[in-house]
Amino acid sequence: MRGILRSSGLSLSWGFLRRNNPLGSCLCYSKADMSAVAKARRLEGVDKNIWVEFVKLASTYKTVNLGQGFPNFPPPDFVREAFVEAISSNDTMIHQYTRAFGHPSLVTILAKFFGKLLGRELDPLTNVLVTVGAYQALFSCFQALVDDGDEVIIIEPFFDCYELMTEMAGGIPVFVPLQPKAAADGKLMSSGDWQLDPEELAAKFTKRTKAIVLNSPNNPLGKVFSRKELELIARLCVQHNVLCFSDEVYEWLVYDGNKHIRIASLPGMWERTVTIGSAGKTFSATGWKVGWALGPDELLTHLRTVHQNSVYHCATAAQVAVARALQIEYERLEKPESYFVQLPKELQQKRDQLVNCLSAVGMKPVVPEGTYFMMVDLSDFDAPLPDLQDSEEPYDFRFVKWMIKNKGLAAIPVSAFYSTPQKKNFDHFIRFCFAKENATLEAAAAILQQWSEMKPAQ
Ligand code: IK2
Repeated sequence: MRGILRSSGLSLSWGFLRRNNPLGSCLCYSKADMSAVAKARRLEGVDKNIWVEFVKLASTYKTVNLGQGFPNFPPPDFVREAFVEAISSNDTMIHQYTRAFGHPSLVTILAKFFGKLLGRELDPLTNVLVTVGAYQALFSCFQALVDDGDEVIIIEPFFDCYELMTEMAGGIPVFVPLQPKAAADGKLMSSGDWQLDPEELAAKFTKRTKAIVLNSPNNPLGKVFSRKELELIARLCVQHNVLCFSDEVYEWLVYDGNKHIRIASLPGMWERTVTIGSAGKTFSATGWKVGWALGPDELLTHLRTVHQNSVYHCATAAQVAVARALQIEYERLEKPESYFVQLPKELQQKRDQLVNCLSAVGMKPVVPEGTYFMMVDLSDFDAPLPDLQDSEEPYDFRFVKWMIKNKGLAAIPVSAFYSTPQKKNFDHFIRFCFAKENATLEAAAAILQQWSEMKPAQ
C-alpha cells in the first residue's frame, strides 16, 4: 500500500490514512499488509533470532543437546536451598514488588563482592543495577548509551545480540575480527591463538565511536583476553573517550590457570565501563534470569531510566536467593570449597572429554581457555553426508540442521556469531556446549563415533 502511494509520488503515513480515509470503514488490509504497516522501523532486520530457531529445532527432534548454553546438571545444593529458604520465609514481602533497581540484600552483596574484586568501594544504590538476566543489562546499556549514528565496535566472533541491540538503538556496528593463527605442528588450536591486530583495532576508533563491546571470556570462541590485550583496548578507549560495555557473564569459567581480568579495574576504565554479569551463568541456574550491571553512577543513571520504563524489576525471590548464594561464596572466596573454584575444575574435565571425542572423529576443536563453549572446525570431517551445497544458507546452518534431524545431535552454527561479510569465512565451524552431564557428553560421543565409522554411500 505504502509502496503504491510512494510510486505515484504520494507518501502518506498510516496515521494520516486512518484519520483521513475517504473510503470510511471500507479501507481493508490483509493480515500480511497489517504486519508490514504496524512494524516499527527499529525492528527492520532484527526479526530473526538464532536462539529461537535452534532451540525450537532441538526440541522438535529428539536430540542430545549440545546447542544452547545452559548446564543440564543442577545448580549446587546451597543455591537451590537459598531459593527454597527465600520462598518459605515468613517475610511475605518476598512475594511482592521490591526496589526497582535491585533488592536491598542483593545490591548490598554485589557491591561488597565486586568492590573487593575491582579494588574500589562500590555504592550499592548507585553503582549496581539488578536486571532480568545479563540480556536485559545489555539491552538497557545499548538503549541508554547508544544514539542514532553512534558507532559501536564489536569484536568478532561475538554474542549475536550485540549487533542487533546496536541496530535497535540506531547505532552502527563496526566489526573487528579476532584473527586465527595456525597452531604449532601436531598441536590443537587454542582460543588464545585468535588475536586482534592492534593496528586494525586502532583504525576502527573514529570521532563517531561511542562504545566498544568486550566479551571476555568470549562466547562462542572461549577466548580469555590477556592483560596485554585488555590494556590495548583500555588505552584506545581512554585516548578516544569511548565507553566499554564489558560482558563478563563467564567470569568464573576459566581453565588451565588462566586469569579473568576485569577491564574496569585498569587505569582510566572504571568511569567509562559498564560491567555485566549473570547469576544464571555464575550459579548454573540460567532460568532464574538474574543479572546485573556495575558501573559509575553517571552511566548507570541512564540504564536505570531504561529499566524503570521497561521491566521495572526482576523477581524478588530469585534476587533474595542469589544474594544468599553470593554471601556464602563471598565468605569462601578463592578457597578450595568455593563453587567458583569447583565449577571450572569440573568443566575443564568435560572440555577435555569433548576435545578427545571430537579429535578422534576428525572434527578439529579450538580448545577454549574459558566459557562452556567449544568451536569446532569441520573442514576435515569426512563422515558420510548428503550434498548440502545447493542453498543460499551458510554451510554451518545446513550442517547443523541436518545433524539435528538425522543424527539427533544439536549444536549451534558459528556463522551466526559473525557479521554478514565474514559469515562465509567461518561457516565451516560449529559450536558445542560442554556444560552437560557426563552421560550427555558420552551420548554425543557415541553418535559422532558411529557416524564417523559409517561407509560413504556408493
Ligand atoms: N552474554 C553472553 C556472552 C551470553 O553468552 C549470554 C547467554 N547466552 O547463552 C546462550 C548461548 O550462547 O547459548 C548472555 C549474555 C545472557 O545471559 P543471561 O542468561 O543472564 O541473560
